[in-house]
Amino acid sequence: PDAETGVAGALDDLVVVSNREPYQHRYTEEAGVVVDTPVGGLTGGLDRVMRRTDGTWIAWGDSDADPSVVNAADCVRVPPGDPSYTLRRVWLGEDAVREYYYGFSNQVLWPLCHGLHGKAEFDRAFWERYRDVNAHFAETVAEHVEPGSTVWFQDYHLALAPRMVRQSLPAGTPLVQFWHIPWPEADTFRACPEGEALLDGLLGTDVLGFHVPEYCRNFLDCVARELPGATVDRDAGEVVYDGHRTRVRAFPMGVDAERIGDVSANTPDGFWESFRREHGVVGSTVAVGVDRLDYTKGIPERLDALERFWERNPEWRGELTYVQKATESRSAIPAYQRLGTEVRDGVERVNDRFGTDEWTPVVYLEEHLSDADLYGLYRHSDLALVTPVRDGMNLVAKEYVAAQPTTPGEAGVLLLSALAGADDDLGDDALTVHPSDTDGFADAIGEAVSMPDHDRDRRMCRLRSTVRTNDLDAWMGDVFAAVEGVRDGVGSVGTG
Ligand code: GDG
Repeated sequence: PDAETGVAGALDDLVVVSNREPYQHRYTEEAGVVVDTPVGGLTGGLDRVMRRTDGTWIAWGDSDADPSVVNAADCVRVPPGDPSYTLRRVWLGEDAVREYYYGFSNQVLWPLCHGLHGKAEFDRAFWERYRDVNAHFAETVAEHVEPGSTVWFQDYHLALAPRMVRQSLPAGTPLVQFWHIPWPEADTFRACPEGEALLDGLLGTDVLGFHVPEYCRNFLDCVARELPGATVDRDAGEVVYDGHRTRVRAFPMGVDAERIGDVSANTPDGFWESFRREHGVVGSTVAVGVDRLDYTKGIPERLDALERFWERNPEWRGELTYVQKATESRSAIPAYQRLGTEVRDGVERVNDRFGTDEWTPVVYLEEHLSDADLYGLYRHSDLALVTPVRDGMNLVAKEYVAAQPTTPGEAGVLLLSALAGADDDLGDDALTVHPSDTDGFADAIGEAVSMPDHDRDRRMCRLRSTVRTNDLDAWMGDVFAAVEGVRDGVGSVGTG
């Protein structure tokens, strides 16, 4: 069995399929080929799993390496410097990227699944391209699967590929999909004209995973309501459709808590003083937020709450500084451009209103931080504001907990949105925030900054234990245990 996950077999011949590639090769005249790792919740975690396999990761080739060198080949061995698995790139043209990625994936499915269907831009061309790109991925998967392989699709970019590839796989190949974002309620899902086809695609899997039971229930409700011919067993969490059984399961994703704890505990002496000096972080108390610039993350709502807090608690002006680490994301989409402007204007508004020559209330950083700097920032921040308006899980909440010091009296406070999937795991010991309730949110900030040591320690101790127990390996172990169940033939229906 694999030492970390305790699962036998499933890690061999693993074929992971995702939109985003874990390594991007960039070509520059000066430096030649440079390798970047993209920021996001998914690729970092899975890369650590893949390093333990000799598997294949199939992803959109978003690299622009010099075509004359090996890095632009269909297949490269990664990670660079310590190759342990194969990255197989699927090349997509500009139109495909625009319509499949920026279009159907991020202007239809993303808002729809986050319950924001008013933001969805339905467009027939987006849908048709999404179908074509899914077919392209399915063909590529078929080329790489051998008897004994396990195929693991990731996320909302690839809802149709499981059904498309099913026919071409050797009998008994387990097909798994993990959906990293929420699944909406049936009333919201109905807004999507292609809903039936999406459900049909996903029911090509043997195991369909979501972060929390609520998303599983919503999915089963949608199937029961929208898909004629499907039999839904809510108690067992199963659907039988077209002679095939799909198990629908919650696997709450965790983080590599041990590594984050180690890295954060080993930041060099003087790290925090120089970070504060470099970025102008002043005051006795620091709050942190780390987000992609995405309208689901609730950044404008957070700035409103901080403004309300400083308005009502003038004694905290000059004392509490908020560090917002923001990462540009999907900026080809107008809604993301508008959000970027709204956030930058909001930061300026708050800083103009309360800032002084000595103190900047909101320190806004868009530069990429190394893991060591990010985990050091978490460790030294007295509170974390993780307050999305909707989020599948939110790994930042768990990373913040994993990075906290264990010394009594030094624990930070997690403020967590009731609308993040992470609330299921962490809600009992975090301070719960409803991000659009500005007054309640400002009160929670007040409670956090004045929370007695013993209360902070007690909450953080329990949070730490949860995050360490339900870590990334535990998540993998749960997913692969479900795969083993399929491989053993438990749950198959006829020849499905
Ligand atoms: C999707 C779902 C779900 C950010 N800035 C830097 C940096 N990051 C890293 C964080 C964290 C990741 O990016 C963001 O993860 P999230 O979970 O918050 O969010 P999404 O990207 O929206 O991910 C989400 C996730 O998938 C997994 O299923 O939790 O709900 O939306 O890991 O640390 N990392 C570094 N420097 C930065 O500047 N090193």
